[in-house]
Amino acid sequence: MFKFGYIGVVGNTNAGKSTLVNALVGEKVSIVSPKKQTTRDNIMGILTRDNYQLVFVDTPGIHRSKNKLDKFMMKNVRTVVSGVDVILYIVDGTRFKEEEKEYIKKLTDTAPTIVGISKVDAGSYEKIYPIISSLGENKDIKAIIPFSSYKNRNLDEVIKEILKILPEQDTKNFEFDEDMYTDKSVRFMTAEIIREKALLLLNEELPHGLAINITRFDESGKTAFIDVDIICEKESHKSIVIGRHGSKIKEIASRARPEIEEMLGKKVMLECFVKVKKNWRDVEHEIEEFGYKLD
Ligand SMILES: Nc1nc2c(ncn2[C@@H]2O[C@H](COP(=O)(O)OP(=O)(O)O)[C@@H](O)[C@H]2O)c(=O)[nH]1
Ligand SMILES: [Mg+2]
Repeated sequence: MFKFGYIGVVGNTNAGKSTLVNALVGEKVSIVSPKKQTTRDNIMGILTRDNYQLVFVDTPGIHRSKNKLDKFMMKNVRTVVSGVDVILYIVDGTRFKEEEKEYIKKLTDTAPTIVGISKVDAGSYEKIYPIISSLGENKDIKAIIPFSSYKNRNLDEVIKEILKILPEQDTKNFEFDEDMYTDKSVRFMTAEIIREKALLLLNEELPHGLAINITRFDESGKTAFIDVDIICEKESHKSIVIGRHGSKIKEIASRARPEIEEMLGKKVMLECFVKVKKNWRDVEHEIEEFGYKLD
């Protein structure tokens, strides 16, 4: 018997969704940072075993929309919720808000929903129990699972509960090749790795306005040649991204390069430039140019 299904991973930003998807899939599919709105696009992480294939759809967090990029991100969340076999809602175990229950109610009305409580390594069980009992009032939740991606705690339970929900199939109807772990291209992943390093190395207000535009991606030879524009919204941001004598941008590139080399399995020559595009987050064709599809 075989099982196949799409699992929509939703929840507040910073809840730990991307870290979980990476841990479940065992590959770095989705970038992670302590900053809000790290994940902008829906990204699939694919886990294949002999008798099942699970496609996790990692989404941007739920938040109020401010600009067109925000609207795009929220649309991603809604599309996912209506199109999946299972919803995996992640509650941040270190900061659960009662309002989330209303949102979870909407989800349980839409599709079979499992709730994961993240980061149990960081909080105490005294904190987790009240969350479990409060969530337990909603009898439509299929399972409530405290877990830790960092400590690999209870991740097998998450898989088990998902498999319980998916129907059995006689034939192997896997939609993806068995060695595929994401739907995204290496080019997209390269841009995301660079964006992750920028998020980690730059201070609070900058990251939301950053985009990565790959202008050259040549991996045909022994060494890959990659040129990248880091786009920011203001002239003043540009000098911050560059840093003193170029120190910041050098650090971004030197942290990103080894990860890109590992992904491509070859040496990489990475050149990063910084450009200013005012208010790109409100200009549709520019959002699309940076790889975020608005349809
Ligand atoms: N202590 C702890 N922190 C975590 C865990 N998972 C994620 N985090 C942290 O929570 C923050 C947000 O994680 P991320 O996966 O990007 O959240 P997302 O916005 O829901 O995708 C990051 O700083 C992570 O390092 C975990 O299992 N334990
Ligand atoms: Mg994320």
